[in-house]
Amino acid sequence: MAPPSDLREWIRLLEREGELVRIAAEVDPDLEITEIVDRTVKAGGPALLFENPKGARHPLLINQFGTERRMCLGFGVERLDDVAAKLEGVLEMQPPAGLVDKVRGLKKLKSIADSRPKTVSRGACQELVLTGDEIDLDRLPIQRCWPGDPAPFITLPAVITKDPQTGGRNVGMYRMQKLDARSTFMHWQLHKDGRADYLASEDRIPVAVALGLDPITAYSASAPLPKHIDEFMLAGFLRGEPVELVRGKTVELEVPASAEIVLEGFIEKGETGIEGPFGDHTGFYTPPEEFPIFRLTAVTMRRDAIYASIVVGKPPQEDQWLAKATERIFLPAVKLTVPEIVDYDLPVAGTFHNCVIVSIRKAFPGHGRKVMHAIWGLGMLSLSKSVVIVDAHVNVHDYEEVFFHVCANVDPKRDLVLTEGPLDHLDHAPTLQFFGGKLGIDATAKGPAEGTREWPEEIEMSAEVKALVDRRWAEYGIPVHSPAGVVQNGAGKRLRQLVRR
Ligand SMILES: Cc1cc2nc3c(=O)[nH]c(=O)nc-3n(C[C@H](O)[C@H](O)[C@H](O)COP(=O)(O)O)c2cc1C
Ligand SMILES: [Mn+2]
Repeated sequence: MAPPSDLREWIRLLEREGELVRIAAEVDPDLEITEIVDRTVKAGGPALLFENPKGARHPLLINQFGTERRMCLGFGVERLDDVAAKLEGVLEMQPPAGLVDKVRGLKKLKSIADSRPKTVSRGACQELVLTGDEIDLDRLPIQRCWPGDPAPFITLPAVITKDPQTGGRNVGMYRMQKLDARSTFMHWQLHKDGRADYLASEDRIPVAVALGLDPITAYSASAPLPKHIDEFMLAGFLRGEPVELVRGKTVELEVPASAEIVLEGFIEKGETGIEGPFGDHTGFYTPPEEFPIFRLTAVTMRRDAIYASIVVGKPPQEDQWLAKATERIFLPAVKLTVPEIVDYDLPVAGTFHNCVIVSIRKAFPGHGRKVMHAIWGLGMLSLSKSVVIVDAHVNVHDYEEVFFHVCANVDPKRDLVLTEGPLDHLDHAPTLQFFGGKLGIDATAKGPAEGTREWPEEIEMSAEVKALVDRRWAEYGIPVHSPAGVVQNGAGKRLRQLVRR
């Protein structure tokens, strides 16, 4: 099933699948929608289309990503691991000789060639073009999400910039606090690509913001790709067809032709203000901090444009599934660099930068530590505050199984690594912002080669007896599901069970 090509097709699909509820009652984007969405997300409920947001001229879509099923519908797959498999197929291509051949081989792949965005001459996103005094963010149902937020925030934007030196495009999801009808803040954090483009620009940098996209393109804005890779290319690859772009009306940037709404404008180097506080995905308010100001030069949109939003806050929230998608999609790339990794899990409660659980095929003394340091050197994973290493047979998505191995296999004096390094912009715990302590826990089995006594064997029933009992289970007449069967059903099922609990 092909993934939806724009937000409207996506809404129709959600409706057909019984995954969307329309709310005709007038509802306030000021806090009220957050409370409704919070309850709906936590109950595993549907996507919500608020048709009458108070004080605005456009409807608001939210909770489009709020369950694993919707995430899979949006990506046109059965399971999120299928998305990863598609990427793995490309990354694992093994032409006979060397890197050059590999690169050539990759280039040959049609799926890659078709991934590049395509420029078209007209786009629905420019049915209406508003400039000058017509620009009015008050038309949009921008949410004020939490009581401590000083203003409404655009929460689900795809922010488009170009590297002033290379011309390479970047797309990132960075929240935008509304300042007035024609300006917002731009919250690109310290380690992010949009901020690097801004820092590299001499005076003003053109910026375009797409709102209301097909689910894959919207997701791609949140994907932590290396700076030189265009997120729209990833979107094209995952969609199986290129993202179509049109030239902006007032900026030298291309914008997704099928977007519901596009904000065009610029950021003047050095024009900053105090952004925040904001009830963030960490579960805490991030304190006020200096960020650049985005000035609008045009708003273009579809007639009857739909505004798409998301609420972040104390986990679990809707964004857990965007992050889980990243976890799954990036596993093949992580394994390409650190092939001994079997699987990894970033617990939702760890808000993704606080904890990573990694299972490895351990092959030599100190291997657990080697992988910790690899994680601390790998893209955005480098910001991980704690890393837990377990052996290959441990299911990293089963937190009880992980906890068992952490408790059983760890001598705290010997197996904990305390070090320091860069930390997430939003982490409030370290004494200094951006830099502080990191914890590695090596919960793998050790042995004399690592200076321990003889390591005992973990208890495990033999495969033959398990198979026998599986075969005969019904015969015994015991009215429970065979626990062995559950474990053997694998990580995906276990993950879903954990998340639903
Ligand atoms: C809903 C949501 C909101 C986000 N808000 C921000 C934000 O305000 N600032 C930020 O730097 N990153 C934010 N992120 C994370 C970035 O989108 C993510 O790190 C992405 O990789 C950034 O793109 P880049 O790698 O091209 O910089 C958010 C992610 C999601 C899913
Ligand atoms: Mn990027």
